[in-house]
Amino acid sequence: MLKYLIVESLAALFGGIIIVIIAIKFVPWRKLLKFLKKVWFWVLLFIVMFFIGMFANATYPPNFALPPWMQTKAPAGPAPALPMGKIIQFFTSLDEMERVDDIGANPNDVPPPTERTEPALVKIDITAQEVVSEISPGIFFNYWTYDQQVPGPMYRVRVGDTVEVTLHNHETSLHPHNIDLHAVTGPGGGTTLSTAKPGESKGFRWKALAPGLFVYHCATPNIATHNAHGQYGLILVEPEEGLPQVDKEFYVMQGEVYTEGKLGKKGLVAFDSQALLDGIPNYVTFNGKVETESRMKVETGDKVRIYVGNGGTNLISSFHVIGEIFDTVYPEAAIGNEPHKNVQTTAVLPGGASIVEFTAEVPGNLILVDHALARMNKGAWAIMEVEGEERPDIYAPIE
Ligand SMILES: [Cu+2]
Repeated sequence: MLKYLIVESLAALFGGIIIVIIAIKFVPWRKLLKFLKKVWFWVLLFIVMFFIGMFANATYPPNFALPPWMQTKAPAGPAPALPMGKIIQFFTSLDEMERVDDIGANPNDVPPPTERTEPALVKIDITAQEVVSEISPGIFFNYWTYDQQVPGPMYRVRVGDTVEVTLHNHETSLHPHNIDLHAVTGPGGGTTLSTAKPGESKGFRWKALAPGLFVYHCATPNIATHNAHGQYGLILVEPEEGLPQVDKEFYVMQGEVYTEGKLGKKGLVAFDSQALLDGIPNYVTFNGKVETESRMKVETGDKVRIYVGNGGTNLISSFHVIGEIFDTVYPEAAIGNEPHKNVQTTAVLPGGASIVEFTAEVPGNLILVDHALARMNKGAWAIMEVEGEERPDIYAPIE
């Protein structure tokens, strides 16, 4: 961060010196001075500057793109670009903003099965907080999070449960935040009922009517901007009988990070709203950042289930595990239908999910990817280590 500021300051200093040199050498100062004595010149300059100031750097809500009935709800509002005032506020409050060592949600943090036979009242407390963390070593980004991680925590309830969600917006946040859970039946999915300014808490109650694996995300305008800063996660609504038992469960969510400059630019990288509109992220991540060490470990013979989500904002994930075939896929994470068998790649839509299962037969490293493979270069991969006895009957070199 310090290096970044020094380099930026030096660039500004030398740029300034060059402008002064050009001004001294080429500007006809005598003529200009005569001009500056005229009152009308200053009046005209003031008027011109006033109007430039009014219109320059303004952002316009894309209301024209939305049907009129949506104007009163969350989608209307500010454009994707962050207003200059917020950017200044970010730099002046950077010291108070929490630094998070590891932004990536732990894929092992899957809540255990509810194992209930009766509906219950479940309480969820979640905190929206804007923090600074690394996309990849040395590349810092202002993430907007749930509970200081991307994706936010995974939740698990049972169909028929009543769920009370309280969203706390951390006092150091610079923006309002809320939560929209796709598992909710009700306009906005909780959006308007949970919108909280920095330092506020807001809550709502909802009944889980249908089973499935659902995305939740912030739906504060501009919604895409909030999602692209990292505000998304998954909630599993178990069917009454629960899901079949497996040996290991993992939580993996794909997301996109839109940053100024080229891929790999070090330092504190700014959010790029034009790249968001174009749908060209610099980074595509599994669990918020480019993986630095594998965190998924299984034994041969383990039956593995991965809860896969896509926080978006723009890309459809072609989720695939290199070296495995999914024995079972719940397409689009729909529970209640007959699952698919023997699938190579499954589509995970933005704002959607999938549940995949396989048995890890052969030891070694399995690579989770989005099979739009150029995205591997942008970070869309994760390693699952399989330990155990070799299985030459299944996979072996030819002697
Ligand atoms: Cu938000």
